[in-house]
Amino acid sequence: MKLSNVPAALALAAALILCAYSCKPKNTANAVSADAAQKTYVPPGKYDEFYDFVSGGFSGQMSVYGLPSGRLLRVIPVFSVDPQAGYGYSEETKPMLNTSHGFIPWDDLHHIEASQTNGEIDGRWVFGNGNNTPRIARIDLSTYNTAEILELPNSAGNHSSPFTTENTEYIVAGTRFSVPPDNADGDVPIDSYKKNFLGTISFVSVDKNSGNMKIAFQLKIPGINLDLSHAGKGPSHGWFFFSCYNTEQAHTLLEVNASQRDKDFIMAINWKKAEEYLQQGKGVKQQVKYAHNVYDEKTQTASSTIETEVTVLDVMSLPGIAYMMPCPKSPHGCDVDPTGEYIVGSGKLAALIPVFSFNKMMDAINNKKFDGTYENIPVLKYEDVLYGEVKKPGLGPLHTEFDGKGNAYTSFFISSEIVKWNIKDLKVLDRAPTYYSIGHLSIPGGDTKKPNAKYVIAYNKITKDRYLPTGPELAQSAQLYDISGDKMQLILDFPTIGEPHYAQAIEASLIKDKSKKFYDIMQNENTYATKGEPNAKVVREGNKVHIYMTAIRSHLAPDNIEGVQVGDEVYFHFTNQEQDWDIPHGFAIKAANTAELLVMPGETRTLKWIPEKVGIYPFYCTDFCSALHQEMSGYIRISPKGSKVPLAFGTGDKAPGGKDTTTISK
Ligand code: RUQ
Ligand code: CUA
Repeated sequence: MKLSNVPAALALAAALILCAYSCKPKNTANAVSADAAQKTYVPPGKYDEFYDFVSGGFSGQMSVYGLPSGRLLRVIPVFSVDPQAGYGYSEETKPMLNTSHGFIPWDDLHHIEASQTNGEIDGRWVFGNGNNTPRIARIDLSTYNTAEILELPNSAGNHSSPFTTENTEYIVAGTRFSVPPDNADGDVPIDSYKKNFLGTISFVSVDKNSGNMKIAFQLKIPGINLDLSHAGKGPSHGWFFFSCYNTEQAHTLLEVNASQRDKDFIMAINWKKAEEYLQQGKGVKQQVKYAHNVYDEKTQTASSTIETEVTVLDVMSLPGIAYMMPCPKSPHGCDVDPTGEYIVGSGKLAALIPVFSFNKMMDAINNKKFDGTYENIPVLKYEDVLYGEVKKPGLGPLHTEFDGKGNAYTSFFISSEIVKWNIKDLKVLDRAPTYYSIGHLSIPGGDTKKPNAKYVIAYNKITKDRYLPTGPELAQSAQLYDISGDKMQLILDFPTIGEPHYAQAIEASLIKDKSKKFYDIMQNENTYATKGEPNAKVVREGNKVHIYMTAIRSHLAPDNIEGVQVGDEVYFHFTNQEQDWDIPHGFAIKAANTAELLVMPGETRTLKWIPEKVGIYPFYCTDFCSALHQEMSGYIRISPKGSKVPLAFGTGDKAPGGKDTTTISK
């Protein structure tokens, strides 16, 4: 490390931080246009025009808002346990959070990508990345359930993920942290980084019909940090672009040591070429361990399988897969315009935006015009691949989305603004302040071939004074801008859950009608489902007690249970008998330390409980489902271990000891 650079770089960083606050626009309130209320008002009983699927960042979840109202419609549990529905707590859903490191009940979800057909959002699934313990999740847009989670071996910090190709052939996942491969001895000195650390890009294939994910192959790349990515489209279909930083391969004080070079790279990956090598058997099978978790809609039960092999292609020894395009100042966002010709890089410390040309890149590659190699990967010349630079757009560009009318919208973290510019002549057309320090931004379909240029939404990193103060912790903030005219118009602020990174707004008409209303109980194949109250029962198998419980407005069956003992493993298999939209029932029992359940109509969920003390334990429905919801309850009697109290259960007349006699007195 060149020590002389440290003070200078730290001073720069400090100046940038200062600027993040001092450059914040004054007079925050008057930036709103007069007709904002009209534009965002969705009258009671009316629907929003878009669903906005927003990542929760460190909450590990995904939240769904209506646009333009900004109303929170739902939080979808993905990588973190969820107390509301018992996701990750119920026996049926625990396997979703299994990994090769065991049960991991939280993660950090950064990016959301919608499935595409012909480069357009098709409304089938959205994908999310687990950034910390590398995973990709697929969410089903008819049930809003996490349908699948796939762990990624040879990876750490799954940040440039889960971006898709134009027909969802692949979802990619690139490592933010390079590490020694999983099959190597990882017990190495950290300062042997350059020798032992490697990066990986996973290409995860998605089955056209079922959506099932599979690691098709992994690319072994040099030990650098990948940040973001987007697929080529149209003419550039078959390519993927990844922004890289830390090409210095530093392992400490990255703030300084990974900002040494004036330019890092955008790595262009020819995945069709990788497919050819794969077919020629050039892939190397590697023994690894990773979890593949699938939620089965029929049995309503998740299973987790540990997979043991991946096929790896080494881009440093297989020519033609990877090329490096120099990109200034620690590139972050990497976005491809709707035509597929322009690739926009965004240097976190840059004061310009480089726009690369796919055509020029192909010319340079075909003419073998290289400027040496980086770790055996051909490096292209900046001038040869550059279409042009947007000059003086702002400070600290991060991400770019497109409106499909030839314009691009770039977020600027340091100068806290969105800047609209024209792709053809690279001229800045408009700028709008954000409150404050915007990260990602999104336009419905803004990273596809067919954007819907009605709104741009800013996802801000800092909230400060935008809402009533709530102590040191403030909700993060999104902002909605009308972009239907020439100028951006701020029309709404709305708070978000966790830290919003990327998002995908989808036209409501594309998905709302296939939203499931309830599960057909006759098709419920859960092993422990109870169909019809007469089938409710309690079965003892050794020290395991299975309670097959039904719920229908407004009672539980059985609601009196006796003959269960301290130390028994008690399973409440709770089946909601309703066949009507929006009638969940809940289940909670005193002293259970595993879960509470919220069970949808026609669905079965299981709560496990090991009673530790003798006594009477009430249980009840937790969802106010009917006028007599408070009556929807029952008791279980827990006797000492080895007790002679016989197993007995029932409701009403069938309750142990018979019907209530105290209620009818003459
Ligand atoms: S990031 S603020 Cu994790 Cu997508 Cu750019
Ligand atoms: Cu069922 Cu309350």
